[in-house]
Amino acid sequence: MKRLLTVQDISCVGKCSLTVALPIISAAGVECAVLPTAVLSTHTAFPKFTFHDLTGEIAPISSTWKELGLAFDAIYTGYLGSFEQLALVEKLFDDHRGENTFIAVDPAMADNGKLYKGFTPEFARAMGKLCAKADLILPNLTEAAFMLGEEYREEYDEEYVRALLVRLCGLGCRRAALTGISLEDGKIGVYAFDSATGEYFSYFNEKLPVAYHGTGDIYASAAVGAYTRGLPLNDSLALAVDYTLECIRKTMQDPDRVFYGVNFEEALPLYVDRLRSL
Ligand code: PXL
Repeated sequence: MKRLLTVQDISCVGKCSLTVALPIISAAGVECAVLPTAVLSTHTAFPKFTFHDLTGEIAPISSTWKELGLAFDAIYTGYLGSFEQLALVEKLFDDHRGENTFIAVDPAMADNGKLYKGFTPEFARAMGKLCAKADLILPNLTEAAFMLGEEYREEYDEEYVRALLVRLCGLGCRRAALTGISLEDGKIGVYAFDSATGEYFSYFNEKLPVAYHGTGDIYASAAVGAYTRGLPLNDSLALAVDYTLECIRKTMQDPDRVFYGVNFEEALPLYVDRLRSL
C-alpha cells in the first residue's frame, strides 16, 4: 500500500483540512499519515475559534520518522499557519523526499478575492516559495494571484488562465492545476499545465448555483489520493472535479446540511467506484 503524509491543521469541527483529507485519502486505498500543524476548535470562518499552534512538534516528529527510516510515497500540504511553518515544511520536504516521492502543495489560504483570517500578502508570497519545491500545486485563482503578487480578476478568459499557469510554474514547481475555473456559463473545473512537457489539460463539469466552504480541501485530497493510488495525473484531476460536484449535489439534497461544509461523506461511493473501475 502507498503511504502519503499530509501536513495541515486539524479543525475539530468544520469539514476541512485533516478531517477531510484523512477519510478521502483512506478511501482511495492509500495509507494517510498525518502531521497536524495546529488544533482549532473550528476553521477560521466561524465567528469565534481557538487556535493551538503545534509548530514546535514538526521538527521532532520529522527527525524521529527519519531515524526510524519511515518513508513516504507522497507528501501533501494544505493550510499552514505561519512563516515558521513554511520554513519547517520546506525542510521536511528536503528531509523526506525520496527519488519517487511526489510532493503536492495546496496553498490553502484564500478564496473569492480575499485571504482567510490571519494571512497577509507577504505570507502568500512566502507560500509561493514553498510551491517551488512541489511537483504539483493546486491553487484557486485567488491564491494564484496573491502568490504572484498580481491583482485578482473575477473576469478572465482561457488565454489569461494559460498565462497564469505558466507564471505559477515559474515559481519553480513542475505542474500547476488551477481549481474552480469557469470559462463558460454552467461549467466549472480544473485547468492544468505541465512545464516539463508544455502540455495543458482541462476538465469541466456542471457548475451548480451554490458556493460552499471546504471544497478546495476536498478537491486537493481527492486528486492527490487518486494519483498516489496509481491513477494518471490528468485522470486524477478530472475525477476530483466529478467527486467535488457530487459532494455539492449531495449537500444540496441533504435536508440536514450544515452551513460550514459539504456532504463529502455520502459522495465517497462515487470516488471509490471510479477508482476501482479505472
Ligand atoms: O479549508 C481551508 C482551511 C483549512 N484550515 C483552516 C481554515 C480553512 C479555511 O478557512 O480556516 C483552519
